[in-house]
Amino acid sequence: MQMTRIKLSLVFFSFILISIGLVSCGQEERPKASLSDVPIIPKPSSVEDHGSSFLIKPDLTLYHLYEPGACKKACDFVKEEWKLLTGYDLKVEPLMDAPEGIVLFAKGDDDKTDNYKMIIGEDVIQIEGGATSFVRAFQTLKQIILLQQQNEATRNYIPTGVIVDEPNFEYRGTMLDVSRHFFTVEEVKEHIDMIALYKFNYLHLHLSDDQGWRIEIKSWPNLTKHGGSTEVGGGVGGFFTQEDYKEIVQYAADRFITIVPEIDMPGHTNAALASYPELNCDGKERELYTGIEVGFSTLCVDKELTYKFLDDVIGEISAITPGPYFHLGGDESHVTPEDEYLVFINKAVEIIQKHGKTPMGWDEFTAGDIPVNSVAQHWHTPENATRGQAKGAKVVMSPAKRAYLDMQYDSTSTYGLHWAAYIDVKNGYDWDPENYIEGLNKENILGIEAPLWTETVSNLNEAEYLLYPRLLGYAEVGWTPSADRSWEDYSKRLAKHSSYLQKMGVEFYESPLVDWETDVMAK
Ligand code: TNX
Repeated sequence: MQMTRIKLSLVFFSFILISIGLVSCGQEERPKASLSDVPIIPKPSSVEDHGSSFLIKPDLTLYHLYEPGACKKACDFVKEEWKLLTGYDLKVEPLMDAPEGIVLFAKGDDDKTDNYKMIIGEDVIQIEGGATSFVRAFQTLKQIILLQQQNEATRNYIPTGVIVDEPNFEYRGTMLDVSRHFFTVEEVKEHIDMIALYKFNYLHLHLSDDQGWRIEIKSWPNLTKHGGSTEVGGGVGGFFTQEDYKEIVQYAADRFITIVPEIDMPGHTNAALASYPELNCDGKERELYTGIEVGFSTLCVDKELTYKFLDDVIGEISAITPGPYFHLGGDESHVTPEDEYLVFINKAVEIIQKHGKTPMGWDEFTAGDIPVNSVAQHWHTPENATRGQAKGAKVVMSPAKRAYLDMQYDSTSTYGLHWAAYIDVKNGYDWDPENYIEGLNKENILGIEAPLWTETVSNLNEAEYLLYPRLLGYAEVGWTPSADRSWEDYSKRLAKHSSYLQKMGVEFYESPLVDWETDVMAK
């Protein structure tokens, strides 16, 4: 009976890129369970209850439709995660005639669509979609299991039913500012694990600013040697070697997350100007800077050397960045004369394109001759976003008043700034990127990103206070259309994530707006 079902589904789904089934063959009574009661974040497009449950057993197999040995990326990832999650090994096999385990049907690892359908039966879990979909669906499954594990009675059962799911936006990102304070490779990986669980697919790394240059550039070694040697408050700073960066890129790629590198310019460049005096118009070296003011530095727009510098930096980073975007910053260049700013942006976007990347910039950069399909990141001025749209750019929504993870929750917050707003957990969630800017059309909104600026936090532990729980809300703002979300429903689901956030060692801010449900199982 079981085998017939799998064979049928194979025929039925043969045109679909991936499908997965977990097969367990127990005959015992299954506890009744409701899939729609599991507080999944972001909320899926639809959840249908079948009222029974799938039993997690030690001997499950993941079956896939690749050639033997070819389901590398997605299968390896799921196998590794399964062990961490359940303690059990997962066998991975190409689908043969008589499967007894998990099934994954796939054509290739390069599919980019996030949409998936997951059918959880009593004996089989089957996922339809491409490789990316498979990993997104697996994150839903992981979340369900983590939530079920909070209760001894449910910990080995997955409620049966069907989840059909599709993100509202193609781009769902967070940003880590590793310049104001340096974050280690391990810290970045920890962050990647968390955003993967909530189905973000981009991580933007703010790799340079006045206080520190954090990525090795082989042709300009003093950028990191000197420019990476401190941080806000005067600590020792640090930097990623190109090997470190590649490791981060790979770790993210394994989770189907794309890294967006940012070198902020022509302002926010004091660390570079302190490392190479010849980059300054007056040829004089600048002092390293450990304060938190902005807008006082600029590259020298008139010097030829500036563009050699850009070409080297953008070239070296692009060569080790598989993702499509290169972010040139472009914000708060208060000491760059306006006409010079335009000259600079125009040259920078050309260099970025020459190195095969799509230019991305903070919303000010739409003043330049930006190419069609470049990406404007809206943080400050709505007119800058619509100006970008008029030039054919796509917009990523990061309005500081709603989406800045470094804004304090309220006046009592331990960390954070409040120049844009206080953003409590409700305000961070309860907004619609599609209606936020008048005249900005949905089809030109690529997605949303929640940036974490790190002037006030010096490591991931401190950052967790600002990141959580708001990050979960941004995951849902990016994934679930506004018509399907409400604060009332979301805050109840969020309340149930507390004990497993704790279990994973995340020190989140216990907002009084949420009626937190902590569980006795939680450490
Ligand atoms: C503004 S947002 C900045 C950053 C600061 C941040 C602090 C943006 C493009 N520029 O340089 O770190 O505010 O909230």
